[in-house]
Amino acid sequence: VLLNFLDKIKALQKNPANVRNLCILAHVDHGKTTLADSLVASNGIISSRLAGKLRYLDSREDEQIRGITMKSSAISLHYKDYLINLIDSPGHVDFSSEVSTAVRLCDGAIVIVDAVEGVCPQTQAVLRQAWLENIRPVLVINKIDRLIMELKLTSQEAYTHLQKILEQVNAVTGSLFTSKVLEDRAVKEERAEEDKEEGDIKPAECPGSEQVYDWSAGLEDSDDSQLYFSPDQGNVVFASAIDGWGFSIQQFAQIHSQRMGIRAEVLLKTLWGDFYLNAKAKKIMKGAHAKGKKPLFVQLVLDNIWSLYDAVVTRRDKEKIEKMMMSLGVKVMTRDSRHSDPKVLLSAICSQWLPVSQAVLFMVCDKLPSPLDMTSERIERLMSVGARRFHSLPLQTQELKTGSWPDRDTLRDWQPFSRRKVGREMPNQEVQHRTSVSACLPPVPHLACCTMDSLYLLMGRELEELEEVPSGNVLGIGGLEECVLKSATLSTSPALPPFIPLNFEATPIVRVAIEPKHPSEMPKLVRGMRLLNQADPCAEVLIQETGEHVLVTAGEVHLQRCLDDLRERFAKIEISASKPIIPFRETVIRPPKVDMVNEDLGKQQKVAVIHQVKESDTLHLDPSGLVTLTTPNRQATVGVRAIPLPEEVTLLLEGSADLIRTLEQAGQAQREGRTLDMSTWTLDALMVLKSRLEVLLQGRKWRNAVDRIWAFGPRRYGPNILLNSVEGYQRPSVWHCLEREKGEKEGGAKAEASAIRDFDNSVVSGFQLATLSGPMCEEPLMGVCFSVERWDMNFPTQRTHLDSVTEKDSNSLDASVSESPGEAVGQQGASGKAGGAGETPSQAEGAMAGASHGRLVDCYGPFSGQLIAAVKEACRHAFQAKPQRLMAAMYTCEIMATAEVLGRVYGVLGKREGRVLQEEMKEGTEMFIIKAVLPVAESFGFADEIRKRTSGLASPQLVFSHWEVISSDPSWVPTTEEEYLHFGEKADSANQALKYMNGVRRRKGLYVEEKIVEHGEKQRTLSKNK
Ligand SMILES: Nc1nc2c(ncn2[C@@H]2O[C@H](COP(=O)(O)OP(=O)(O)OP(=O)(O)O)[C@@H](O)[C@H]2O)c(=O)[nH]1
Ligand SMILES: [Mg+2]
Repeated sequence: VLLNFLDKIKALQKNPANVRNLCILAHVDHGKTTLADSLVASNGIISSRLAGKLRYLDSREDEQIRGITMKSSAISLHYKDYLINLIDSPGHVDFSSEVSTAVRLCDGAIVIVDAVEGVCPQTQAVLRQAWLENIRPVLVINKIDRLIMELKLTSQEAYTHLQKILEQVNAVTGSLFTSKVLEDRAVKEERAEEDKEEGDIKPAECPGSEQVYDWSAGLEDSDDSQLYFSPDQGNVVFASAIDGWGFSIQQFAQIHSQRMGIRAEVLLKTLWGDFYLNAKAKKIMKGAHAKGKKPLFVQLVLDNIWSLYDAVVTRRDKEKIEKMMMSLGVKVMTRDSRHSDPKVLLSAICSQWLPVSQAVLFMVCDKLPSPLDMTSERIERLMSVGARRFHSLPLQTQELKTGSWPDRDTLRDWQPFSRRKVGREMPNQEVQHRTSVSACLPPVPHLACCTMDSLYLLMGRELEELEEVPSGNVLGIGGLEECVLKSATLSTSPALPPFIPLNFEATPIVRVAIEPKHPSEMPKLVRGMRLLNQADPCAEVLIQETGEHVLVTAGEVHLQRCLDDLRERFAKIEISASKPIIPFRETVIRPPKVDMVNEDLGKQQKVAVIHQVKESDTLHLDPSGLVTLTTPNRQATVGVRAIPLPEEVTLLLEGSADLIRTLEQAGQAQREGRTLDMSTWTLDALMVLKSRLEVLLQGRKWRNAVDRIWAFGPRRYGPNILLNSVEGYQRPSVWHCLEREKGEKEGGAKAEASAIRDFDNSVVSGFQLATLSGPMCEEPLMGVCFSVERWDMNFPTQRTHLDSVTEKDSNSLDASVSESPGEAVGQQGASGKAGGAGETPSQAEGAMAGASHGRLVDCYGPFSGQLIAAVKEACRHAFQAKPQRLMAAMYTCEIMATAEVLGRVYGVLGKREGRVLQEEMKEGTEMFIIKAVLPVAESFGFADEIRKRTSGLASPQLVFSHWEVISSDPSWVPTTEEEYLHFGEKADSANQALKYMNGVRRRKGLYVEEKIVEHGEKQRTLSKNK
C-alpha cells in the first residue's frame, strides 16, 4: 500500500499545476494539529478513529506531553488528482519563527480561528505574516462544537457569533490591505519619477497628480473582493476538527437545491447573509433580521447540526438518531453506536455526513494557487534584498523573474525544508548557495558551492528518499549541514540573489549560560550548540568574552525546547543551564524633582550626583555636567556632556534600527567612493526619519541637532546619538550620503581636510564603546545623547629625537599632578567655567613639553587608541554626572480569563510588578481580556503560575514589547532619620533597580558595593540573651 502511495505522490509531483503547497496557521491551541490529523487520516496514513487524538504531526515527545506544537512538520497528501504538501506550524509566540519559515515555502495557508476565542494576538500575527509573504489564505472556523456544548448557544445566537468572528478576521485583512495599497501607490510614484528621469513619459499618463496627497487614492480602484473571507466565495469552512465534521456552504447549497428545487447558484448567494425562506411563496427573501425570521443559514444548516448534537450527545435519543441516520444515509458500526461515550457515535456519524477533510481539501484545491501562479510581485519582492531596487539588479538576474526560475530553497533542520521552482533536481548536483541571513548589501554576497547528497519526501514522522523531485514541490535535502546556517537560498545559477531574509515576529530575549555537567565534555557542547544555532531559525548562540556559552531564545517555552534539543539530539550530554540572564539598558534622565519618599529634592541632589565623578589631573567636571578629559600624552582634549534624549526620539531610533543601518552602509559606501543604489522607497523613509527627528528635537538645546548628528551607537545603529557641538569643526552629517544616493552633485559641505578630521573615526569608536556598555553594570546604553562640545588637538610640528620623550613627558606629568589640587579647589569655587578654562594652559604646556612626540606613536601607544579611550572615558563620566537609571525589558501579554478567576490573575500580575493596561469583555462570551505589561525579569514561571492559580482557565502569551525606565534610583541611599526609619539602613527593600543592578554586576564579576555582615547587632543581642 505504501509503495502504491509513494508512486502516486511521485506521479502527482510532476504536474505543478495540481500541486498545492500550504501551511496551517493559527493562534496556539486553535486546533491546527487536530485538523491536520483529519487530513492525514483521509489518506489512510492513520486510522480515522484516531484522528484528532493522535496528533500525528506532533511527533516529538515534548510536543505530545505539553500538548502544543513546537516545530513545523510537513507531510504530502493526495486528494483526487491533486498533491497537497501540508505544513503544520506551531501557534505559540515563542515559535513564531517557525511560522516565518513555513509561509516562505508555501503559496497558500489555512488560517484557523477558534469559534469561541475568536481573533487572538497570534491570529493577527499569522495573517500579517501570510500577507507579507504574499500568500493566499483560506479560513477555517473551528471548534463550533464548543458553541453548542460549552457556551450552549442556540443556533440563531451561534450564527450571530460566527458573523462577528468573520468580521473580526476581515477587519485584520482590511487594515493590511489598506496599508498595502498605500505602499503600492508609493512604489508607483517612484516608478513614475524614475521614468520621468529617463525622459520617456507620456504626457497623458502624468496628469501632474503627484502633488495631491489624497489618502484614499488607489483604494477605490483596487479590487479587494477576492481578499476577504466570505462563505459565498467558498473560502470559509465551518468545522469541528475534533468531532470530524466541517462544511462549506457549497455542500449545503447542493443538498438543498435538490430537495427544495431552488437553483444551487441562488442558494449559494443567499445561504450566508440576511436572507430567509418564505415557505408559502417558496421564495428566498431579504431582510431576515428586520422581520425577525430565521436566516437561511440557521434554518438549513445550523439547525441540522444542533439537533444532531441534541439527539446524540444531550438526550441520547436512540429512535431519533436512527431516523436521522436514515435520512442522512449514514451507517455506523455497532461498536460505535453502543459506545459509552456518545461523542464516539457523534463523530462516526459526522465524519460520514460532513467529513472535514473533504470540505477543507476541496476548498484548498479550489481556492489556493498552484506554484505556477506565483505572482511576479512576490518574486520581485523575494529578490530585492536590503535597500537594493529590483531595477538595479544585474540584467541577468532580472531575467530570472520571468521564464525559467532557478531552484529556490529555504532550509531548516537536518532534513531541511526546501522548495523548488523550475528545473529538475538531482542528487549530487552541484549548487551554489548563499546565506540569505546576511545583509547582502555588498554586490558580492556570501556565496558557497555545495553538493546535495540526497532528496527526501517529508512524510510527517518519516522520510522517503527520492531520486528526483520536479519543481514546485516542498522537499527535504540532506548533506547541507556543513554549509548552511539557519537558512539559505540554493541556486544553480550565480545570478540569483539570495532571497530577502525571513520576517521574524519574535525577538530573542531570554538568555542563559550553558555548561556541560562534566567539564571534559565541553567540545561536545560546543558542537551541539553550533548545530542548534544552525537548525533553529530564532535561537542565537554566542560565546561571551568571559568564555561563557550563551543561548538566546524567544521565551521560556522556546528555551525549554532548545535545552531538550541540546540534550537529546545535538550534544547528547548532560548540561546545566544558568538562571535566565535578563538584559537591561542604562540611561540618564532629567534631574528628578522628588526623591524616594516623595520629598522635594531642591539643590542638594545636584551636588550628590556630581560627587560621583572623581576628578583627577586629566579629568574635569563642571557643575553643568560637562566632562573634559585629556589623553595621557596630552595631545587631545575632549569635552563631552550627556543629555537624555526625549522618549519619543529613543523609540523612533529603536524602531528605525534597520533604516539607520542602511544609512550607515551608505555612509561607508560614500567613504569608499561608491553608491549603494538605494531604492527611492528607502531614501524617502530616511528623509522621513530625518524630518521626524527634527520635529521631535525641539528647543534651544537641540538647535540644528539633527544636522549635527555624528553617529549612532552602539554598533552604529543603536538608540544613542553622538552630537557634534564642537565649535568650528565642520564635518559632513550622517545624512550627507543621502544626497549622493539621490544622485545629486556633492554639495559645498566638503569634508574638511584637516589633521583633526583624520581622527574623526576614533571619536566615533570611543562613543561606540561607551554606548555598548555603561558604567552602572556594563549593559548597553539607551536614549542618551553625548554632545561633544570641545575637541582640541595639539600636534607637535616637527619630530625630534625620540630618546628624550620619556624624560620630558614624565616631567610634564609630574607638573600637572602637582597642579591638580589647585585646580580642584578652583572647581569647587562658585565659577564652574574657571576650572575648564584654567585647564587649557596647562594642557597646552603639556603638549608643548611633549612636542617631540611621534605623530602617531608615543610611549602611551598609538594615538588613535588613546583618543578612543579618552572619548570612551569622557562619555562614561559624563553619563555618571547625570541621574542614572536602569531600563527593564517589558513583555506585553494578553490574558483571557473568566470573571471568577480575574482576581487571582490580578494578584499574580501585581506580585510580579505587572501593570494592567486594559480590561475588556470579549464580545459574545463570558471571557475577559486583560492586556498587561510585565518586566521580563519577573516573567519566569509566570505562565505556569497563572495557569495553576486559575486552574488552567487563563493562559498568557508573553511577547517582548519595549524598554521601560525603572523609576527608582539605584544609587539612592537614605540620608535622613526618617528615611532610615522608612527603608532601613540598607534601603534595599524598596530599591528594585539596585537589586537588578547588583544582580547583573555579581553575574559579571564586577565589584558590588554591599554589606557582607547583615544585622550584626541582632546576632549579638541574640547570643547575649542565651
Ligand atoms: N472542542 C473542541 N476542541 C478541539 C477542536 N479541535 C481541537 N480541539 C482541542 O484543542 C486543543 C488543541 O488542539 P491542537 O490541534 O493541538 O491545537 P494546535 O493549534 O495545533 O496548537 P499548537 O500547535 O500548540 O499551536 C486540543 O486539546 C484539541 O483536542 C474542536 O473542534 N473542538
Ligand atoms: Mg499544533
